[in-house]
Amino acid sequence: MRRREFLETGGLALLGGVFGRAGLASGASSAGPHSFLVQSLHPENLATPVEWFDRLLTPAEVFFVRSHFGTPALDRRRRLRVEGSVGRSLDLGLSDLETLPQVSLTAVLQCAGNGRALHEPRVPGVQWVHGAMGQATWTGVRLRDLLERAGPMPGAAHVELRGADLPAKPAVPSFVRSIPMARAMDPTTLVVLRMNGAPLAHAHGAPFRLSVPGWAGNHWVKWLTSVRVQESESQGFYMETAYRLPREPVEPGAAVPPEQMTPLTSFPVKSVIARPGEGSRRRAGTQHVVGVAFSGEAPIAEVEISTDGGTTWREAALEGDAGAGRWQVFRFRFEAPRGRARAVARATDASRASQPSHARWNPSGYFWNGWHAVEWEVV
Ligand SMILES: Nc1nc2c(c(=O)[nH]1)N[C@H]1C(S)=C(S)[C@@H](COP(=O)(O)O)O[C@H]1N2
Ligand SMILES: [Mo]
Repeated sequence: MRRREFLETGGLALLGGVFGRAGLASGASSAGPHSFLVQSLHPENLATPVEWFDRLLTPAEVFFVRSHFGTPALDRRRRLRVEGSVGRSLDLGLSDLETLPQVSLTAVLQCAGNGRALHEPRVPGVQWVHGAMGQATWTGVRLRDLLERAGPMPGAAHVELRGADLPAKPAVPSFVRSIPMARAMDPTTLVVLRMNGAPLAHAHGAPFRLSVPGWAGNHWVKWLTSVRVQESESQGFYMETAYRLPREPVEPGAAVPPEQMTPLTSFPVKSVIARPGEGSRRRAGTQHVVGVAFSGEAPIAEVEISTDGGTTWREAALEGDAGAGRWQVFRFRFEAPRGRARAVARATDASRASQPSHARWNPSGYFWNGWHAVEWEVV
């Protein structure tokens, strides 16, 4: 299919393109509002429509995709090496990983650039609005179990992660990330084999990828091939230039040299309204506001809704288990007469961090967590 046809045929062809190669059923189990919003096709950057953020688990079929380069060939026989500063290197295939103890946990995967389009002034990069996030149940092997088998040497302090995808030109830096040893040993850091109970889809890193609950998506390396134990943080573009935040607040629009920035890790408290949709029409009477709230740093303590532009706030009901790095669904009802209705959501986490009305600007537009407001018509 040529690129133009591909764009014109829209969602269904796209689902086939992303998931067909992975051999997943194309008959998506849960019918929904619509499928992906295409940010770009080469590489695949696909956003989840906001209406899907009304439930605890995001179906894999509409779970956002963010890839820096082309998706590598699907290789179910890919090997994972645990190497570097270890007593004994490991070389594992999918069947080896499947025989080790499996752990399941539910966590948000959110791109650091989610909400970039909302920063003022605008910053370059994929213009995500709300759709570069999702929640799934991730199942796999604790990275800690693998590292303990390999036996890190004294002085080992970081773990470098590499995937099978490579840039088209050798001059373009490849996607290399490292995480501190303490985070690698955290019991929630998994080599993931399954997502929402099914084998990991190709677009999401099959046959295995990392999960780092609470931390931004860039740490969740897909198509994982190498875990290298080392003494220092990795170098290169994706550590020294990208994924850094200013240490101190900066003037919006300011140029900030990388050395005045520090690698970003956990995402701040945030909430997003799924329904009513912006510009939609609802019948007069009880209005239902639903969405999700989460923080990478602490469990959600409360979600408040304002229907008068932020003057007064009332608490929404929460559903689902509370925990750092995992989202809960919030629901709120109020009576509205005919005319314009507006709701604003604001979440607070257990560390008492609360969403600001506007997120703090930074040069790459990371971690937008300003209040989400929607306006609709009551008829
Ligand atoms: N190998 C590899 N891993 C990767 C990436 C990538 O381009 N290559 N993108 C990262 C980024 S920036 C994000 S936000 C998440 C997105 O995961 P998803 O596509 O499964 O939603 O994968 C991360 N892991
Ligand atoms: Mo990302």
